[in-house]
Amino acid sequence: MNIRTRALSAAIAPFADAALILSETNRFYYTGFAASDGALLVSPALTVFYTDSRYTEAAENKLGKEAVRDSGRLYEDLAAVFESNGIERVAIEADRVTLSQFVELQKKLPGVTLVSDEALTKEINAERAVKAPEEVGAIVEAQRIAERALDTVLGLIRPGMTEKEIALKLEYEMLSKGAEALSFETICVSGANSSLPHGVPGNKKVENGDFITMDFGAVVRGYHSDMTRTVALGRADGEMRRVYATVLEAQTAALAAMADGTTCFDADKAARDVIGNAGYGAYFGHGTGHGVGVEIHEKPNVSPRGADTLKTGNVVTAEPGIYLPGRFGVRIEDMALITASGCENLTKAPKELIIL
Ligand SMILES: [Mn+2]
Repeated sequence: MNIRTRALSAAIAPFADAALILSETNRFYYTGFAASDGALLVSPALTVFYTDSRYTEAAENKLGKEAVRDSGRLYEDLAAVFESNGIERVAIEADRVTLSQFVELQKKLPGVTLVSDEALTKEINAERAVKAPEEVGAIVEAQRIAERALDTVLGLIRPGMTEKEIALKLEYEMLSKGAEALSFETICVSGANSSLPHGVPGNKKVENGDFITMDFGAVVRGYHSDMTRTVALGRADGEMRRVYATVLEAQTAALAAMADGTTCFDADKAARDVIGNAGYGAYFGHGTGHGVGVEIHEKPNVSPRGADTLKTGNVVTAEPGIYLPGRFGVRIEDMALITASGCENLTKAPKELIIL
């Protein structure tokens, strides 16, 4: 048992005797061991990691021989463990277990009550949202790789290159500089396409007078980074500069509002008010930010609908944008570590308008 499984087994006590974690992401979070197959049983008395022969040796090295069992006899073994440890209520991940898994669990484990409400999901999300120093370290390392990749690619962009080429160069640079994977499919949109917040890079060539928005990230030790920069190619007209300055002011306001105890609603509002007051409120449709960690999008959700309150140890993005349909868009995104007195910006790349 490690510090995370110990915390989880204590937290579930009011509603369950054990948690059965089936999702790959949460299994990784609680064990530090990445495997496409497996199940993790967490209870105060014991922690068992079930996996198949492809992973057995590596799992035993990581978690100890006594904690690893063969998933070939998962249900028989679970039933025996439940029986001998007096486990009657077993919590499962309501947001991740598939309907067929659920039906199978009910059929194969008739002796226990499956706790399938949101209780376990809420607890896991809350624990994952507060990062330990080594998690922040991995995120920062991933972020530095992304920044160095951007630095290189900004020197390569020329009129006539396609969005796809720029996206591929960012991905190549992140992977060459030590990313173990990409956080998500790189977004590179330009000109009128930049009004699509999550547009797919295509064969459009970048031209002088275009904004180019790049949204990308790297993965290090299972942890993701996320950043967005918008740069102009050749020139930027008055309205482009006005929109850029407004987004930067909104992003700065969101970061200034972020601190332990700030509601996600208020952090979002800080950015939204700046954009609304500048007359662009109708053109900022998405939330201001989201948590980042073993997944690219996790809790807390910094949006008008976000019910959470920011807590010391959260790592969240601040990424307001303005998107003028058919014309252009701007988004600027940093990641910040929430602290007691404010936040520490984990992103070091400059944010003043760059004209290439
Ligand atoms: Mn993001």
